[in-house]
Amino acid sequence: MIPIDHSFRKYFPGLYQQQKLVYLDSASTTQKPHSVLEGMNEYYQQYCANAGRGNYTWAQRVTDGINSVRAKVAAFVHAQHASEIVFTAGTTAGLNMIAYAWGLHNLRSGDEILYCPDDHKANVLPWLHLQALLQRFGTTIHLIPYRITSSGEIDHENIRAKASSKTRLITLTHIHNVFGTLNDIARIRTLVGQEVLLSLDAAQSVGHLAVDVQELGVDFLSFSGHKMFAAPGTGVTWIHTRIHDQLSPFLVGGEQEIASPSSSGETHLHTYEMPHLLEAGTLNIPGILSLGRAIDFINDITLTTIEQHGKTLTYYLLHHLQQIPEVIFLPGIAYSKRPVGYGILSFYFEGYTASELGFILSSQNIYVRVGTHCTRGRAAQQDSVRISLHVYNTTEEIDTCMAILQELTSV
Ligand code: ALA
Repeated sequence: MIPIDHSFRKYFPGLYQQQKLVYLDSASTTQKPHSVLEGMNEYYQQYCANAGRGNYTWAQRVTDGINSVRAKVAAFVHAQHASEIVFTAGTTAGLNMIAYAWGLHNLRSGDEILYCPDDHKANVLPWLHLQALLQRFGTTIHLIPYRITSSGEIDHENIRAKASSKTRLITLTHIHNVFGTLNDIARIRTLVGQEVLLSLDAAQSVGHLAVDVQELGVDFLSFSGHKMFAAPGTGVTWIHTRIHDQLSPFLVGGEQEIASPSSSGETHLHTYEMPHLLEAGTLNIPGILSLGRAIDFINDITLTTIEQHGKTLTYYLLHHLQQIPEVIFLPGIAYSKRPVGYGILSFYFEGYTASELGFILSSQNIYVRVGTHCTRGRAAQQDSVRISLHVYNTTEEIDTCMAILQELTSV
């Protein structure tokens, strides 16, 4: 068991070497603990071989390592089968994969996809792109926008109103990357029939709180390794077994093979079954191994402790920001009566642009994200400042940041 105490920083070499640095950008990427870095180094230095392609000792060790991380990820998100875990390059890659491995082969003219224009672009653009692609071949699908409320939560009534007999999939966000609110996905599942597929962007929730794919009732759940202490270029998309027969490869190669067209003119793809169906090419082996180490690290702290720490810090931060009249909050927990905050708060600061504030804070060793945060909706109308927290952050760090903001108000 790893306690979150005053020496917790020692697990993160970057933070340990820069004791004064206040890292408040974990929604962008997290710091990496020693155990994760060691896991990657061991692979490079002790058994660097490919996975699933050899029977010599190193190759077998890599293959076993990947299989074991797949089983670990399955347990971590409470999947029923390890075959539901597809390794990807990250959330964006996973969300694009869904559009091409499922959407391209299953959508017909007239079908509708519900999406939120305020979401992270990776949850929006793959569907717009697929729509344009299908249109070139004479298939017209419709993208129907749904709203989120001033507290940054998905408007359930709006989803209910927009869903129709033509709705094939709804793309959702678990914790919004700018607004920071946790959505009640299990409730949304009850609003639409089982024939409507749900794709969930869980990039900002996995690693922050217990995520149970069965309880959520979704069909796809995508997340990134690098936002949960593992290496960049690594992610997972969980896909419910019930729709595995609707999937086609979107990348082909490796052991997959396309047979020549039959007399009927159709080509048939002979492939492995899930999850290898969607994993053509050499996997990001060190990244996947790092994900296994990251899950061990999280389990050693426990998700319950991480969640509690995250909530406490989030509301501590909110309380202090609310004391500064210059702070104008974007939609999010500042406007919610319910405790739905998980580590992300975004705001404008009167008298300074977001980028000016970013520079000022950076000059004092405080790292926050500024800009439009990979969105194109409401949060993209004006650059904002985003503070995002994780397990290594402390109330003292928030105090340091608040003191600088307070000083700016008296200039
Ligand atoms: N999606 C990441 C963020 O919100 C990069 O910062």
